[in-house]
Amino acid sequence: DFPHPPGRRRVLGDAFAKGADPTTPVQNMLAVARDLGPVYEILALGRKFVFVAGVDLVGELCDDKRFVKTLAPGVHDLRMFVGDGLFTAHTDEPNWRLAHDLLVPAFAKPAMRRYHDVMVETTDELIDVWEEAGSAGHHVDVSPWLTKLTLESIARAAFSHTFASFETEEVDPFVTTFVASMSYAAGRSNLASLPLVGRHLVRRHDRRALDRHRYIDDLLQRIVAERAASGEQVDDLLGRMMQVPVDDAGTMLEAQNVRHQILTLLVAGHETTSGALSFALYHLTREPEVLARVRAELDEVLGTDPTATPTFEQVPKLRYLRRVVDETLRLWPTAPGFARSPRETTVIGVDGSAGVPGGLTMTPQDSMLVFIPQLHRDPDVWPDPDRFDPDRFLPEHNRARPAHAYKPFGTGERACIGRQFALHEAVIVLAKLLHRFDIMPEPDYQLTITERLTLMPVGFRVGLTRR
Ligand code: MNH
Repeated sequence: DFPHPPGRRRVLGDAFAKGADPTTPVQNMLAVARDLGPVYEILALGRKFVFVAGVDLVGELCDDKRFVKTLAPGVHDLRMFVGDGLFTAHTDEPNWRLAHDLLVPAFAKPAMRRYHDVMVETTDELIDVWEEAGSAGHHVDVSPWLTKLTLESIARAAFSHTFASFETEEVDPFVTTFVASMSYAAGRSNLASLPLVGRHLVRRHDRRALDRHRYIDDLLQRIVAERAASGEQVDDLLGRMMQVPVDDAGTMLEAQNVRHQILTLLVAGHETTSGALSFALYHLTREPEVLARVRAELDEVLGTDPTATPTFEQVPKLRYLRRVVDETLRLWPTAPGFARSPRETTVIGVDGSAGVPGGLTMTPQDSMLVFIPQLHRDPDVWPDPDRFDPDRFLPEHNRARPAHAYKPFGTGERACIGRQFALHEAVIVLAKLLHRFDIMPEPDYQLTITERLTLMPVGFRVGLTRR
């Protein structure tokens, strides 16, 4: 038994505590967790989740020799849609290792050179739309547009596929369908644990969800079929998965697994990045001094022409802008948690860091959830944690920080494969938008965040004028 938040209800537990909005668990937890210590528990409909945010304990959980990624219920329930794709695979499933080893080289830093032009091109298309809206005096809703942008760039870069996202204002049915699937997966285990009716409801809703999901299955089949029919050797991720053997015997990734990877990369590759970009713009509109430094750097590195585009070599030179991205992901790690289980029975927090003398025994059946937004606000590591301050990520501070105090991309061999892709894209997009536009939020906007496995600002609307 661990500490738990106040207001626990007898059947519903903590997730549905009095006054708490059950659709925003991350924000609820952030509000109450500070007083609960390094380990605490959340009871949701009879199931217990152990949360960890203390730097020392997180450090132990991140040791791949002792611990391994486990699938939290909301992630596990995605498997009905994305099966053994990279994100939802168990580490000991053979397909995880095969796909991981096949795709890692295509996501390494030098490989970003291949995606650079696509990222620039899609950003230019967004700029055209925003420029027209801005000159007509219209406000634009930031997150949905940035979501179009990031979906488009991963689709083009990885699969040479376009959703023609900028041709209409509507959200693509791919996105609405998958968001519905994600929301269903996020709530499915709650549904399943309802007394008496749970099993029945889950069976019925699974059927509906899979029916709806057929739209996406068809799209994935089409992407693969079109490539196969074209007979072309394309040097993108799809080409790699369809043409490069995964072992010396010439074995290829299974066709079903290729579709799981396409969907995994499309989804994992866009929501989290567009959320991060939206939060970054939000903070930049609130912090004129930070914005001024970003612009000074842009003038210095790219020149003062507001239509300038960073070259591949200039991206890493935008160091301050990169710190803005790092700081944004500190406050709003858009994938806010990951779960770990021990490989064998072990004791954690022997040194007292769990707040329990002698530590805590964990068996392979136990798991703990690393709650990243709270880890990133530990006042011992991050002074005045709620303040937005990119200079926390100056190299000398980075070196001085405990190794596992900053985990926006998860950890170890199951860490985010798309990290370089996301960071390269984020710097390009922010550089171009901030160089081109003055961005004015509605004066009374209060940051509002939706949660559906990822965090995303909503209702953040801005006016735009050309600089
Ligand atoms: Mn990404 C895993 C965060 C961008 C593809 N990603 C993870 C994990 C985190 C994460 C955290 C680890 C989850 C876990 O341990 O359960 N990812 C992010 C963030 C951004 C992001 C905050 C943007 C900002 N991710 C991207 C992009 C892609 C991508 C872009 C693809 C182009 N991520 C993945 C994949 C995995 C993953 C694939 C699973 C990797 C694995 O387990 O092998």
